[in-house]
Amino acid sequence: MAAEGWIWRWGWGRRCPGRPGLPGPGPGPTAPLLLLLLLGPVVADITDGNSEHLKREHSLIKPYQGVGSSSMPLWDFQGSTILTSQYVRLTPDERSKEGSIWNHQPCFLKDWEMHVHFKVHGAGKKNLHGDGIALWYTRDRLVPGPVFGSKDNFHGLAIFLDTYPNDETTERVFPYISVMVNNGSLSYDHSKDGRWTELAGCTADFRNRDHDTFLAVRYSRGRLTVMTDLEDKNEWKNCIDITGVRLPTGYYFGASAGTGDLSDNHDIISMKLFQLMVEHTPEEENIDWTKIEPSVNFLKSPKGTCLSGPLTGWRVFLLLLCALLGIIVCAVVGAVVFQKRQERNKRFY
Ligand SMILES: *[C@@H]1O[C@H](CO)[C@@H](O)[C@H](O)[C@H]1NC(C)=O
Ligand SMILES: [Ca+2]
Repeated sequence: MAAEGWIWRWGWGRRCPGRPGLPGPGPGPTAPLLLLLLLGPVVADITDGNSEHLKREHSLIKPYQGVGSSSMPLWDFQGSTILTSQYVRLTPDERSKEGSIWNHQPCFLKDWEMHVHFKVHGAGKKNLHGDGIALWYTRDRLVPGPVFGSKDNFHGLAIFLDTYPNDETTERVFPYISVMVNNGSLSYDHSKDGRWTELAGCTADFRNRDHDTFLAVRYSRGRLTVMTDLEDKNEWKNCIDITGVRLPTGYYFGASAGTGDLSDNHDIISMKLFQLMVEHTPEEENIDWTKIEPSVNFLKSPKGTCLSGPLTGWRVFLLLLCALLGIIVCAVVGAVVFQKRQERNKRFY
């Protein structure tokens, strides 16, 4: 395979409009990556460009046929959502609106990638606009609520494109993209911009851009990746990349948005779902993926206290390393002090 092909496969690559999906899994931890680079073509579970498939039944593409139609709906919408020939507007730039659009069919793919072409724009000046868009992969659909126009205590995955800092004390720069996984037990705290429940996030300047703005979500083998293309460079930029995420199959894709005292137009131009061809072990194949409880097997620790949180192997190792270093430093300092004292003693007596 040509070197260029490798870059294409392993980097985020260019977002090529005519080409389905992103090439292969994203960049991994460096060591396995190098190993895989060496092993290259013999590794069976790497997807190549041709083995990713657009799934029409889970995609929202212009012209929006089958949206909201009664006979064979692919997508249903609710609330302030309106459909034009060019976009689906979840909310207009007006106060106290909420709207959503939901895929009609549950998704039974184990590995997928969703590309969302969206536009958030309005008359509001900096920090006088809100609230943002949420992208969903959840058990329930079409239920309005306080979380960007959709229900709280949801089951599944949410990606928040939050344009307004409700938490005035935050040092964060908005708009801000974050992800949350919920088994129904967690509540999204709007006043804190979901700070306590977010798994990861990044600042992303997507509002009032003159050009097209895109976001991609990839879920494969427990790894959740969010990428953005906001600079009109036709290039994916990494925003979120976490592992240990468990999501069932059989949930619904959706998008919702809400406005409050502040508002914006929240538009979805397209949502394209690609199946990623990834091999799973027989044990993985044998479990009932619809029964998986949404969960994440790591807990992000609050900023500044990097050693709090659950004691995973890595943390234990770090703690032991710190302890060992501490002991060594103490021993060296002790030895030096002892020696100095001895010398002084020798001089005095
Ligand atoms: C749901 O998640 C919470 C914490 O995130 C956990 O304590 C609880 O056990 C989970 N419930 C189920 C049914 O898995
Ligand atoms: Ca907010």
